[in-house]
Amino acid sequence: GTPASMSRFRGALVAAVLGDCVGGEFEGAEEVPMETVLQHLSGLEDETKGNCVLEYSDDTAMTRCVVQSLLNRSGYDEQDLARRFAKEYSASPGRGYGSGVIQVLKKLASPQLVDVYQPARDQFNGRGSFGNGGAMRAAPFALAFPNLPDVTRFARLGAMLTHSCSLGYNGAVLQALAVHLSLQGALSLPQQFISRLITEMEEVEGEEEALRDARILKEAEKPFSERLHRVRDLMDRNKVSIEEVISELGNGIAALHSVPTAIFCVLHCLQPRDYLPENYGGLERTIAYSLALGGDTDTIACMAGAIAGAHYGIEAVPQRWMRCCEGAEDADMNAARLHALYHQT
Ligand code: 8NA
Ligand code: MG
Ligand code: MG
Repeated sequence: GTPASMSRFRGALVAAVLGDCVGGEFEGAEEVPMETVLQHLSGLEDETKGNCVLEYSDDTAMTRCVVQSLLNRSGYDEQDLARRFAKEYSASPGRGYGSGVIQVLKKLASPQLVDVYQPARDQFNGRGSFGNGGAMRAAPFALAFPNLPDVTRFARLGAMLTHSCSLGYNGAVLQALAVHLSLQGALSLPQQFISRLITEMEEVEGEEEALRDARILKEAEKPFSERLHRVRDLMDRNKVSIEEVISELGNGIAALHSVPTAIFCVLHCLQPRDYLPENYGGLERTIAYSLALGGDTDTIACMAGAIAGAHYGIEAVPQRWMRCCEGAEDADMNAARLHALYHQT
């Protein structure tokens, strides 16, 4: 498709929902054999089951808040977004939120709150959360703002409403940048795609807070940049085991252990793989592969889905999978509205 086409917007937002809904089955599982993943996915194709419903979790619940806020305010409005997060949580608290972020969401509901970023700063003894909860909902920022500096700035602020540690919000920046580049068609040159992400993240992680947080947490000087170099090394090899991917990149709830992993899933699945069905296209391969890594499967598949969906477009999304996922139709309609906002700003 052409850069920033409607099909890419729809693909991104819908495949993110699919990743979340389909990935929920394996969230927290240590080992997920590919055979089990493929069985789960072929269950979605079974027409005799009628419309099965896989519910979405916190990933989609919060993404929907971001989308609605960006559309309603025609841009980023921190007060509005904070209110939507709080309202969504109190209406449906059982969506599988991280145990820490619940405290932030409760404080955001208070009408006395002046600084909407303060509850996030108070997390984890003032260090802030480094969970992937900011990154899992970052895709809409790439679908609302055409310019890279805006994508970076607003993805970061939008994440800081719950994740004040730079290892949390910079994961959101990386995820939004990956969707931004994919939307432009950058995944047709995978080497340039990863190099571009490394260049951008080296600048982002050169900031003082980021350098300080990385030191305190005993991570590499520029943790996301360093992980992206590992992604590049892994993608240059034609055979990589699931175990190696998990040990090099991680599959956990920290943004650092999941955003580079999601990016790797997309890159790795650009080509057919002998352990994935021949009739699968790239988007199906990406989602199946993300689930087979185990760990935080819904969130990794949600993030990989957004990046892959922006590349392959809505035509690559299997109708039968879409029919099974709560919120997929809604995402499709909202993607069209974001497409209009993006092209108007
Ligand atoms: P969060 O902000 O509560 O962070 C998630 C978890 O990461 C926390 O509960 C802590 O255990 C840990 N953590 C984060 N920052 C720090 C820190 N500075 N020091 C020590 N520990 C820290 O929630 P979130 O919104 O980031 O959510 C992340 C993931 O958790 C999402 O995937 C979401 O779906 C959820 N979740 C995951 C699982 C799972 O088994 N993988 C299960 C239920 C919920
Ligand atoms: Mg979830
Ligand atoms: Mg999760």
